[in-house]
Amino acid sequence: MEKILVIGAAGQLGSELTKALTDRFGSEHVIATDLNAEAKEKFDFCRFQVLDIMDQESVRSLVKNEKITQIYHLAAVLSATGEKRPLFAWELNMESLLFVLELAREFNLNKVYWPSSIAVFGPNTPKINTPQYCVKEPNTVYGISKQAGERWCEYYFQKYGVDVRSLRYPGLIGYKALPGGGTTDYAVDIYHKALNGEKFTCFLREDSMLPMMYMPDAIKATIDLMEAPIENVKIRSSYNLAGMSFSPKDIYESILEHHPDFKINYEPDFRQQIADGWPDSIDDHFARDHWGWKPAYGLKEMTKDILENLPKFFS
Ligand code: NAD
Ligand code: AKB
Repeated sequence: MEKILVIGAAGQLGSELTKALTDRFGSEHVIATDLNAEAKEKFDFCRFQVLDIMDQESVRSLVKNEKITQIYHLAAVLSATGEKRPLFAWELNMESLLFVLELAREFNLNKVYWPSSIAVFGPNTPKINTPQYCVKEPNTVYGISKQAGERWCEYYFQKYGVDVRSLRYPGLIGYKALPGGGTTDYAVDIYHKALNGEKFTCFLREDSMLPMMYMPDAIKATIDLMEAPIENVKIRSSYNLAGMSFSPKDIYESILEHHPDFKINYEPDFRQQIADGWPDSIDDHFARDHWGWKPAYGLKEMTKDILENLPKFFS
C-alpha cells in the first residue's frame, strides 16, 4: 500500500490536493507537512507534521521511518515573491527539488509529483495557444527555476528511472486557502474583496489575459496524471495544461452578475511585467491525448461556485 508524503501541504494547492489524496488512499496513508506550524488545524483529516524541506536530515528520516512510497513536493516561492528575493527563491525551489529527486533514487520511491507552471514561458514564446514545445526564455527567477526543474525531472526519469510526473499549471484559483504570492493570485483575492463588500484594486491592467484553472480541475488533472499507466505518461518534463483564459475585466464582470455594486480600479505594478511575459492561452492536446485530460469549469461556473462556498471557509 502507498504511503504518501505531501511537502508544502498548507498552501493553495496542497490544502485541496492533500484532502483528495486522503479521500483516495485513507488517512493512515497520507502525511501532510509544511513549514507553517499554524496550518495544523486545517488537517483534521490526516496526520500533520511541521517540516522544512531544506532540513534534509529530518526529511530523510521521515521518508525512511515512515516507509514513504510517494512524494508530492509542492513547496516553492511563487513568481511575485520570488522577484523580491531572487536568490532565496532559486535556492528553495531548486535545492528542494534536487533533494526530493535524490531521495526518490535513494529510497526507490514509486512516484514523485512536482508542479511546474506557465511561468516557464517568456516574452518570446508564442502567446496564443502556446505549444508544448516552443521557445522558453522565462524572465522571472520563479520561471527559470521551474524550467530548470523540468529539465531535472526528465533527466532523473531518463538516467535513473525515477517516475516523476509534472503539470505546467496555469494560475490556480481556489477558495480554501489565501493567495500565496503569485501573479495570477489577483484572481483569488478579488472574490474575497467582493464578498467583504470592499473595492478591489487590481495590480494588473484590465485587459491582461492569462491562462487560469479552477482548483477542482487542477486536483482532477493531478490525480489523473499520477494514476495514468506509466506508458501513457510520455512527457517527462511537464505537461501543458489548460482550463480557461480571462482578463481582470472578464472576472470582474462575472462577479458583477452576482454583486452589482462591486467596484474595481486598476493600478498595475511590477507584476504586470511578469504577466506580460506569460501566454494568453495554452495548447494542452498532449495531456488530452495521452491520459484523457478534459477540464470541467469555465469562468461563469467557477465564479458561481466560489461566491457560494467561500463564505463557509472564511467568515
Ligand atoms: P503556496 O505559496 O500557496 O503554498 C506553498 C506552501 O509551501 C506554503 O504552505 C508554505 O508554507 C510552504 N513552504 C514554503 N517554504 C517551505 C519549506 N521550506 N518547507 C516546507 N514547506 C514550505 O503555493 P501554491 O499556490 O499552493 O503552489 C504549490 C505549488 O504549485 C508550487 O510549486 C507552485 O509553484 C505550483 N504552482 C502553483 C500555481 C498557482 O497558481 N497556485 C500555478 C502553477 C504552479
Ligand atoms: C504565480 O502567479 O506565480 C503562480 C503560477 C502561475 O505559477 N500562480
